[in-house]
Amino acid sequence: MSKTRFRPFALATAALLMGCSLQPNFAPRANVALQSQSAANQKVFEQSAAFEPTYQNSFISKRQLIKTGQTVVKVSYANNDQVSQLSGLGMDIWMVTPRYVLGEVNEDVLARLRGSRLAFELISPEVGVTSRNEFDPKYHTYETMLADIHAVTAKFGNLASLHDIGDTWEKTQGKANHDIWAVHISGQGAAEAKPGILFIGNHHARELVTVEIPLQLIHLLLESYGKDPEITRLVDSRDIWIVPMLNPDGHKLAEQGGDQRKNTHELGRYDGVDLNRNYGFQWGGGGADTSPSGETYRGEKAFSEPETQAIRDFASSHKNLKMSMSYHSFSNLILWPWGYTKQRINAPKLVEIGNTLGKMTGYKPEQASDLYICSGVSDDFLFGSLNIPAYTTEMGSWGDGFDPPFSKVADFWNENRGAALYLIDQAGK
Ligand code: 0X9
Ligand code: ZN
Repeated sequence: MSKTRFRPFALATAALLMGCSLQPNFAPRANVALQSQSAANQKVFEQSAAFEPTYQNSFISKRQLIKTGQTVVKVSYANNDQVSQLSGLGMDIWMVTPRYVLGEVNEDVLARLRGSRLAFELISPEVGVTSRNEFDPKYHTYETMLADIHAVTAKFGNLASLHDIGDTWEKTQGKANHDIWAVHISGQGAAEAKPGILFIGNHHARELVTVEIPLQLIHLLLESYGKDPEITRLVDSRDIWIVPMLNPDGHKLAEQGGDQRKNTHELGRYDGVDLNRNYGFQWGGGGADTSPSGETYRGEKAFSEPETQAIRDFASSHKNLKMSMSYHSFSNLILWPWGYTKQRINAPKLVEIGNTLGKMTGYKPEQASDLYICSGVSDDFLFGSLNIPAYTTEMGSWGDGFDPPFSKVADFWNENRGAALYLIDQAGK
């Protein structure tokens, strides 16, 4: 599509012209083996060489197909350098299996892919056709998220408070009234004297569950205080900050079914900066687009975006932060720095904690650059510039995609609850 921004009328017209629902040009074939797997087995299976991603076992097969100009592809790769090369080409990488890189390409990136030596096949039923994302109305919108954190911080006023830590790009332009909100939770004693932890959701707008997990965590901590001794101890002894939605401008588009990853910074033919390529540590390196046409566009300069500035300013001024977690979807991974280089991180304790998070969630733990090289990511900045151990969780499977039914949130929360509490504890270790 000419703009990454979602335009409901254009898409609705296209859907109408195409008979509302496109059918793939090959016969559907039920993947019985995959369907019968439990969620845990599915995670392991997707990380095995036997996993064959197809249209049928993907989340797009569960959605209305529509002509967007985007094409879902699987690219065969021989080594990790080729995965990083794809990221640099501007492919919107969704998942890396042992044999394929899965993700979406727009017309420009598809042309670049064709010009590369990499072999690829379509997952989309045809070029330029992919699914329309769905927004299950049970998910929080920006407004209902704000109402929720207003209400819960008011109800538990002795433990929690609500803070506006910055404006979104649209607010700086007078186009919308979206702020970046942080919930602060701490029990007895001076909060700033305690070890701190920062949780961030929704760098990427369409990754809907990544708003819900921070909200679940807020409710768990506040509602269990005084009832559950372990949670009471954590709330009393730690300084906990939770930002459920870093990208409200983008999220508004995702709420309309838009396949929106970046913020909505207007840039001409293509809009949006990838907030997870805009941080100022090693900004400008590999695995980030230099052109706004890419889904991993790094922005004009490091920290060009108000959303990343908000995290920079918040984390720089809270000197007691000792831990952080950024939630993304999907791929069932636990990642840690470095993202920008394959050089091994020299921080054995950080790696040990990452491996424990892997065991607790059932997700695969690895250094982020083992997946593919990316520069300007939040974890590299938090650890590289501020010395705050930083992790990324990628929740969900190939069949879940970015917009699983809300009922799946309970499963993701089951997988991530223990790991979040463990990380709060580790902030003080
Ligand atoms: O690409 C990203 O920003 C993250 N994946 S997502 O699918 N949620 O967009 C992962 C970043 C991890 N860092 C590196 N691979 N270096
Ligand atoms: Zn993401």
